[in-house]
Amino acid sequence: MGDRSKQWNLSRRALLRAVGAGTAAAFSSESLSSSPAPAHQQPADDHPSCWDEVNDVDAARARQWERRMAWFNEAKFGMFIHWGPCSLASVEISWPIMRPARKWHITQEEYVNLYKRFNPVKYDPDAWVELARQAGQRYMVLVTKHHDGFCMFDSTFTDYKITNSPYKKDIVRLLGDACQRHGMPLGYYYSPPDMHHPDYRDTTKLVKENWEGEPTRHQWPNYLQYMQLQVRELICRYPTPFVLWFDGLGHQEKYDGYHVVRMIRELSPATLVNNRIGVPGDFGTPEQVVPRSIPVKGAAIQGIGRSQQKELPTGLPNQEELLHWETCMTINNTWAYNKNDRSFKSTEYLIQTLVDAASKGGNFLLNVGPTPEGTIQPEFQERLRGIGRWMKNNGDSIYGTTFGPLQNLPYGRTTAKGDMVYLHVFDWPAGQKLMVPDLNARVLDVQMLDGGKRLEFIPNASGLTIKVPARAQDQADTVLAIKTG
Ligand code: H79
Repeated sequence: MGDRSKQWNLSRRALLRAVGAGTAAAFSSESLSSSPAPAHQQPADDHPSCWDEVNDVDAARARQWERRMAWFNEAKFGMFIHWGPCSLASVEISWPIMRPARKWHITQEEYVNLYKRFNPVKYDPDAWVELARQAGQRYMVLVTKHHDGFCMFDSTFTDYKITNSPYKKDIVRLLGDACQRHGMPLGYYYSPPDMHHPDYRDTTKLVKENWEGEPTRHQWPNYLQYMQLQVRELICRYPTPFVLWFDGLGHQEKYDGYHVVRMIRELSPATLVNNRIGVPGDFGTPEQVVPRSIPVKGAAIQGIGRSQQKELPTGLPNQEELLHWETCMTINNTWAYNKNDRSFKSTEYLIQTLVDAASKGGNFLLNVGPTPEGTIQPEFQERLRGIGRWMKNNGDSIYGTTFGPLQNLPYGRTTAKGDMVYLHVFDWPAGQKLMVPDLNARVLDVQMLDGGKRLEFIPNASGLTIKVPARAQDQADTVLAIKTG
């Protein structure tokens, strides 16, 4: 994210003038969808600050959105999937053509033609869903189109797509159907930046010359139309996504996110939208990091790096002030499959990161990059199943919780649910004594969450001393359930 180059910031009004009339017809709900047109009233005339008014004016739609948002916050843990023809070359997705680097050993010409060999015959979407379930993940988010522009679904509006690969089958539909069979909510990642589309950038140039897009060319509105039509396809022709996960590259106002989100709200009031298309959206998206303090509304949280977190207040917000958010993270250091990237995070680290996110009120979206055959590599599976074993015994301290009363303890974290405070102990104390700072609440009972063993506790001037077993029950995180009242 951030300012990588000077770009024109098109005003939204200018974009609407450009896109307006022509698209109104193209986006009429009958034009693409086989599902019935929404029965509610047509949205009022466009208003610059009211991309949410479609839901706001209709209580039934607003309730659907609220229920989905509440479910998302409680679900806490999801699987992100970055996949595409790039997996054949063991290179990062899209970046080798945007920012060529010697380490990728691939030219743009080679990269963009990989799809002609992509044939993941071992793709078994039911196995992926089952793996996510075993990991304790409660939702999945699939890349349907990354910055490289290759579509993993059978879009009407391009030939650069999975059904023109030797595999021929529609990967998004296959996972969508499997998720429906298993009752697993599925979201779609969709990149507004698109290196392949000639209306996004002058494609006679190399991608590295103009990968940020060229919104001042007269073709730009045609690109916006393409993008909106594809979003409409994903919502109307595929199993309805619980989230549309956009991924910009800075200067995201050029995508006319107001218009896009408004369209999403019209078509599917309960579909959530992240904050990477130039409007605040429904949740923040730190990338590869968990914020050090609790994100609050109004903070612009997205992308890599911690500089954006400087403005965050320390201390506890109230529930209404909490910004919904989700950290996405890789297991190694590549989003797509890369057989040469062996820097795997440990299962213990990943469990602690999930807990860290939950302790600050957030979700954790952990990425896998499937192989070119369509399987998930054993190193990822082992970690996911390890997290799942922990979640099976300790899930009560994650699902349905919110940020905890004690932040960033030196030895662990806290999460909270109703009267319960869950004390997550990463570093087990010596001497069978655990010191807990003041919880500002009367402590009624302390138990090991896994197994329910009661523990003695002694209140003191600075908080609480809990008498604990000599050894940690779990190497990553032993959870104590503290009942307050
Ligand atoms: O889809 C994944 C990334 O491709 C995308 N977002 C996630 C979910 C992403 N967009 N921007 N960024 C990530 C941040 C950019 C990081 C960069 Fe780099 C640092 C670009 C160039 C240097 C990472 C490292 C990519 C190439 C080298």
